[in-house]
Amino acid sequence: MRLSRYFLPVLKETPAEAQIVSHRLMLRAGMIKQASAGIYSWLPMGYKVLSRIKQIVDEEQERAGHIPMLMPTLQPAELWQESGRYNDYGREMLRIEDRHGRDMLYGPTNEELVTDVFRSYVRSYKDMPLTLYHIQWKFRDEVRPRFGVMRGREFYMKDGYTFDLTKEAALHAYNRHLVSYLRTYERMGLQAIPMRADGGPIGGDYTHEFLVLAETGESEVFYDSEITDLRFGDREIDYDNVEQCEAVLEEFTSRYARTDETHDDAIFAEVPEERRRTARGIEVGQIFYFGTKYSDSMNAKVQDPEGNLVPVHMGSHGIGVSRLLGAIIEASHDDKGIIWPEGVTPFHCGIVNLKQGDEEADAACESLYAQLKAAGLDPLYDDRNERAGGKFATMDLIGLPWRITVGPRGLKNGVVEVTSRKTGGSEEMTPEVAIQRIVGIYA
Ligand code: P5A
Repeated sequence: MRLSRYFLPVLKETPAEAQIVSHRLMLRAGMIKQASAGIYSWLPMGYKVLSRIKQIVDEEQERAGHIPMLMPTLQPAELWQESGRYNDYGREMLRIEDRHGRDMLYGPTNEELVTDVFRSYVRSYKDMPLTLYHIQWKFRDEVRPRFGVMRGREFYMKDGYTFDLTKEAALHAYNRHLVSYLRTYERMGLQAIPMRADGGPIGGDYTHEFLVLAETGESEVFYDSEITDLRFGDREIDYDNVEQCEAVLEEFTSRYARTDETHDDAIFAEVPEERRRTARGIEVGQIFYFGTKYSDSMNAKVQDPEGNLVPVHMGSHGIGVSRLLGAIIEASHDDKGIIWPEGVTPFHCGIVNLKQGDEEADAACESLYAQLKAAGLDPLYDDRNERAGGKFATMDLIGLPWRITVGPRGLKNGVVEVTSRKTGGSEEMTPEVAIQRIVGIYA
């Protein structure tokens, strides 16, 4: 993309309404624009990162054997009356009446709708296990929408639903989700710690939230510091292997780590004092096993091998896709702007032309741009007629991990400069080596 032809409305001044750094930087970098409290337009660069995050979530879900689909945002009230949650959900649910006087709602989550899909088609244990998921907008009329995309009213969620014949099988589905989430967050450059939590309006008493530690997080958390040393890394896992998945769950959840809803002072006191930590965290996902809560109330039954009709065991598993943008920025920025991890960056690198209009500099930039694109990368070429300082400030603000700086002086010696946004370190090299270097990073 050439910056002169892109739509990147960066702001010079710091928006007064933004209280936390990720919100400020998303507004300043021209990623989002508020349409109404807690509701945002995703401007091109924000949308690009959102799509990148969605893609990682999709890839990891499919790797775990989960099946993508798409359910609507608007749902009929009847299904929620069946489950009993129509009244329970209270004012957080946005209720709508259509022209026929029919009660509808903008879905805050999809347990009812997916249970209805399941019971309409699945009759036998032979069609299970089954995990269906979608990535779709949700609406929760939060009392206090704030912090930009962190606590929105309209937000993008990946929600997956598992259907199993037995509790044991459903718990394997739970463990499989835990493993796939660890991989997913690490690919985004995040450490998200699974912590025992509370079921809230979704229900069930077996649930973990995934928390990214950050001072601006809305949840208070208590944990054994040893847990922060754990990494999933690039280990291979067979998602059908019950013992393997269980072992990962054990490894990542055996130490004390709880949100304030389930925190227990007496148990916490057993953690050696020097390892006891109290902090704040951003909830980027939550997994639930809730047994037959929805299949009982909504009569979702299948035939077991003995021919008996039994209610299915279910779980639901969510990732806050739009919230993740905020969480990643909270975890990765400096006073100049965002520092995107390579896994989610909107453009792989920036090309800064220090002297637009200079024949040699223009030609070198064009050539770099074309070759990077030919290698399958997505560079952002700042080809505007602006001073170097302004171009650097924009690049630092939008946080691309790598920048190639091209100027007449360097070109006289046959070199360009490659700079890491994270370390600030720069190195001179020929344009060919610069291309190899950047291509190698994303290979
Ligand atoms: C699990 C999937 C559920 O809704 N039903 C389907 C279950 N869980 S949850 O914890 O309530 O939500 C899942 C994740 O969505 C994000 N989230 C939000 N993001 C932005 N703004 C909000 N107002 C908001 N509410 C929830 C969180 O990351 C949460 O973990």
